[in-house]
Amino acid sequence: MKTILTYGTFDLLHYGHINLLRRAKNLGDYLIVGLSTDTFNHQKGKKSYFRYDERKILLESIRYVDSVIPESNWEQKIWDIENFMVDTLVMGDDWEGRFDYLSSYCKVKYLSRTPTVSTKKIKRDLKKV
Ligand code: C2G
Repeated sequence: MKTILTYGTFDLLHYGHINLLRRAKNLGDYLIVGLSTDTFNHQKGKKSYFRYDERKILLESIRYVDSVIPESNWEQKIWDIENFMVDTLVMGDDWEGRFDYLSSYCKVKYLSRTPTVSTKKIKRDLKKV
């Protein structure tokens, strides 16, 4: 069984996130999502609209997602990769290169972002309503 791992905040879930999750799942058999906790989001300089538990419910309802774990810090990735025997770490290419250091633990693959949508754009556009 090939386990795929990805991380993110996934706030205001949109089709760009779904595009990423679908392609990530298609690289293997089992997709684990490391979902940024509210506290870690603060460290990332992000304030999500939905709380962690609300974002987790949404992610767990997606057909491509098999398991959701908390992402609490930058350092947990190596432990996660070894603990879950991950075959490939997948991230959008806005992270290109940032996780290459993990390539001694598993494959690292960056997938193209969906250019037409982002959580920031949704928030900006809604302010104009
Ligand atoms: N994404 C995408 N297309 C978009 C928006 C997002 O492909 N239009 C991808 C991002 O590249 C990322 C994933 O969807 O791989 C989740 O995006 P975010 O929730 O913005 O995640 P981020 O804040 O980048 O957190 O340790 C890694 C971080 O937790 C990643």
